[in-house]
Amino acid sequence: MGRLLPFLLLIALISGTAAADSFYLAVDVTSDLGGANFTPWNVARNDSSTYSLELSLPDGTPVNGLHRMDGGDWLLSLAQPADLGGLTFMSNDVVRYDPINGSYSVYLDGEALGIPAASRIDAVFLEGGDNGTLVISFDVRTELGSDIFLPGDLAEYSAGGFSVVLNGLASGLPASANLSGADKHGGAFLLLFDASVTLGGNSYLPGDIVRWDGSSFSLFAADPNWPSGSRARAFCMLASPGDVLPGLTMTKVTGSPKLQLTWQPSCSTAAEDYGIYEGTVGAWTSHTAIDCFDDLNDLTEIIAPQPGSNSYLVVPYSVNAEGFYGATRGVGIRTRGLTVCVTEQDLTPCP
Ligand SMILES: [Ca+2]
Ligand SMILES: [Ca+2]
Ligand SMILES: [Ca+2]
Repeated sequence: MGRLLPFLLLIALISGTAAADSFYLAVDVTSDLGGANFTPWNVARNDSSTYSLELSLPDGTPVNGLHRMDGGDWLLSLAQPADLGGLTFMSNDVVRYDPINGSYSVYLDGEALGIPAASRIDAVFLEGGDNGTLVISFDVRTELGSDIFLPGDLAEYSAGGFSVVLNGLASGLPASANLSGADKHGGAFLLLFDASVTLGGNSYLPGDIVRWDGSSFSLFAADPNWPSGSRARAFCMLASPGDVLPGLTMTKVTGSPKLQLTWQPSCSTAAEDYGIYEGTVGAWTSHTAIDCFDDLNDLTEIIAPQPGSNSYLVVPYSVNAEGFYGATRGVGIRTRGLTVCVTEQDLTPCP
């Protein structure tokens, strides 16, 4: 990853615009994406329509809902029942997959909550980080108690029950529209549909990701070479980059004015690199990016300090966003740098 990031940032600098946000997706039929085939049980990572294999589930496990947790686990729903790790999961369950241990567990038991067996969960995400609120969608009209959820709605699970957090009809979706994937990013909903849809006078294709900010729809991401006949059936954004754990140390390099900074990893597995910021002691909003790449990915860098009394911060980031500033939490959220390594910031709390 250490080499991919500079490449992507270089593209962004050359083009003069921010690189498109990266995300994960799964397709409904085996599809050629950027020259490689992906099956419905593959999770692909999309970096500006360049695709790489991120996760491969057992054959016959078609992904329907997809969410990446900051701690590295995946939340999944399945387009058909499957046996995974000795457990049988139905299409109205949410599965938690730990890719380090290769283990599966029940995150949401659909039957126990009264979700009809015929109602497949077709979108899944957590709002507010790994300890946040689960949000789902169904693929058919679903009655739970006295509540009715349409395929274009998003429902959150809280205190043992579901409530609508995105009302499709009230937001301007056609009654026929089915949300087949969703996430939240920068305060807006990102939505995927299982068929072409016209919203606010604009047409969107099954591979497009549509942004809904509460008042209007806009195109968030589209691959101009998306294969006809394929749908993206699930997608999610990269997890949040988090905050470095306490323990930043500075040592003088022997026989040199340079300093060696060594820091702890981020609380989140989504930190892909780290930015070093230098400021003037006492001027707590003066910090500016002096090095945006942890060469060798070894959580240490040697820097040439400016004259005077300086302070240093290390900020984790992904291609999409920077995380928190500061080596310790509990000191308040520091302001962003005067120059930054990544344009966006994501302050989702650590797991
Ligand atoms: Ca789906
Ligand atoms: Ca749906
Ligand atoms: Ca390094």
